[in-house]
Amino acid sequence: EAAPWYSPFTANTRAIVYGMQPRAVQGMLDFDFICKRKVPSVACMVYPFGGNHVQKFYWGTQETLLPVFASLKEAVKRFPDADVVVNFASCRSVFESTKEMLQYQQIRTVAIIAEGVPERHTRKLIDLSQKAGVTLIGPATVGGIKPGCFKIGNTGGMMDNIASSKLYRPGSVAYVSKSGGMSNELNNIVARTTDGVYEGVAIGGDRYPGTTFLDHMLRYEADPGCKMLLLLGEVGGVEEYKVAEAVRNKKITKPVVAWCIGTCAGMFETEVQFGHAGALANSDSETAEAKNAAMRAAGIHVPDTFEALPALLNQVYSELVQQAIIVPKPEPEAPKIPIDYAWAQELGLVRKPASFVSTICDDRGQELLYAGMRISDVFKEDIGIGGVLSLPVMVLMLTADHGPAVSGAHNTIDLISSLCSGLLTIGDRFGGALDGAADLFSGAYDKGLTPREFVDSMRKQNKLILGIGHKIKSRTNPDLRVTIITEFARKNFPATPTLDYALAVESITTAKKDNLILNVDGAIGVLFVDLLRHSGAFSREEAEEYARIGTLNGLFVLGRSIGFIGHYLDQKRLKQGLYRHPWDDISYLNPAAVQGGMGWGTIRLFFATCE
Ligand code: Q5B
Repeated sequence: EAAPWYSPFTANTRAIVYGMQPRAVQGMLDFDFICKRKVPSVACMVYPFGGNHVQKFYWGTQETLLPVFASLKEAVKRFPDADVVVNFASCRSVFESTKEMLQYQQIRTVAIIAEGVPERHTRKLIDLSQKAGVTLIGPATVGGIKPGCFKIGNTGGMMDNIASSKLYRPGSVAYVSKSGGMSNELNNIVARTTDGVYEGVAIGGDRYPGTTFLDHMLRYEADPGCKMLLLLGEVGGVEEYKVAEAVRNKKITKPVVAWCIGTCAGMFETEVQFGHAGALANSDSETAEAKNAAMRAAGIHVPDTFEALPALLNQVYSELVQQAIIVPKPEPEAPKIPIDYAWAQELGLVRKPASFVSTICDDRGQELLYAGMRISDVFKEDIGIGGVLSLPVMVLMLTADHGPAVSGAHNTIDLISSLCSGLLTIGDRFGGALDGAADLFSGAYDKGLTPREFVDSMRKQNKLILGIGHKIKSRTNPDLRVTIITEFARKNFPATPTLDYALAVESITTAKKDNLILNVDGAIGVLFVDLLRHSGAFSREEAEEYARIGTLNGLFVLGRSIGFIGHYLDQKRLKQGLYRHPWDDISYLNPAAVQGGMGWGTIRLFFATCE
């Protein structure tokens, strides 16, 4: 049964999350769980890279699987009940992806999270969404929340915050604000002064929001579950006047409490641009002072200061209780919120016996330790093979090991077969990206592609850039192996154009995500291109052939064989028994555990329809 126009979010709403945002999805599922939803609000994700697959999430303390589709077309076909899209596409791609969303009749609401969307794109999307009758929330927003029903993405912050603002069950007060941060503050204030939030939307801080304050206030007016309205406006724009007008014209008859922030702007000698793109008064009428006065004159409850807002909310709420318009419901028991293991460990709440012991290598800290010695000291003290720091020897030393946690080391348990099985895990995504990276970066450089054009062209082809990205290393936790080898090259190579090019690519990819660094495979790959091309010892054809025939991956395999043998010997020396992976680290997914997500039948069907 279709939800009424004023209620885009219900306890049955199903959404598609566009973009690989596992944290946001987990937050939505955790919210569903504590709201006692029967079916998860996230039906699936859409992510154009990596093909159709499934991703694991928690449903309470159990694990469940959610499908990820490479195209929106397939997602809407597989989930015809999904009518909301939470669009996490970046400001560069959000225009195209939202246009596509607006073509599917089943999609009734789209939330755009991206900041920095060009205004001409937003205005076009507003026009298209209005023609399609779709509610557009954002851009530049965290989204919104409907207690007991649905949460858009990261709205409401962490689960303890959501629980303390009682967002797991509906109250009577519906609000609209621009800012996601201030929405959190409203959740808190409303929970303390009334029976709680009925619904809250942050329309986003841009000058042209997809839907306005008035659009949501009119929905709340029509929604019988909402008894009282709250508006948090801000300096800039004229939308608050439209709400005042609607109150004056009796289009809004429920009591409204409102405040427009930014009254301090008057204390400055020049106009002040606040945090949002739209938060600048272009005329006297756009100041917070003027808008607060106009709202007050229209009969809206406007406090004298923001600090007085909670008391005023409580006063209006109490009057509604006295008139029996609001009948407070008995408070349900506060839900238990499962804590992630990593977080509990950081808080010192849990401990767990280790399933794997290693004494030869530690990759957890800032710098890789070989038997307790920092790798830079290994080089400084010339402890390497013959103390000769040629690049290939450095590579063997650098790649020899990277701790017991990498997939290869885990497999190394009888020497030869263990070594072989460890080596078999090496591939594109682990230790086997050197030749591919050399080929990709040098190819793009030779074609004259700018780093941006290269990144965009890889994205268009739905391909990951080999040599970019790391599971644990990032810009804030740099891989010192890469630092060591690039410093060596800068000091000793005649020229490093491919390295420079790869670092320019890195500055673009890390702007998107902190861990999309030039990794050890990538650094070695591009440095070999520079070495082979500029040392004068090889012809261009030879240089290209060495990468083509797999020489560089061969170096990683050779180096890492040392480490894997080390891990094997370490296990023997420590008299470690046969390794058995701990049960608590395995998701046993049976149909009963796959709560409302996908049963095995669905999973089989999903795989059958994939690719
Ligand atoms: N994204 C390395 O994946 C890893 C992207 C990218 C553009 C990329 C991944 C990758 C290319 C292959 C490569 C060598 C699997 C790695 C090594 C030796 C080692 C290992 C050790 C040792 C990490 C999250 C988001 C998504 C993706 C985007 C990821 N990679 N975009 N180009 N290359 N790299 N392999 O963290 O918008 O959020 O949805 O395959 O170079 O093996 O120590 O462990 O010595 O043993 O799981 O150092 O980068 O990331 O796949 O979840 O992606 O980043 O599109 O975007 P993660 P994902 P979005 S060195």
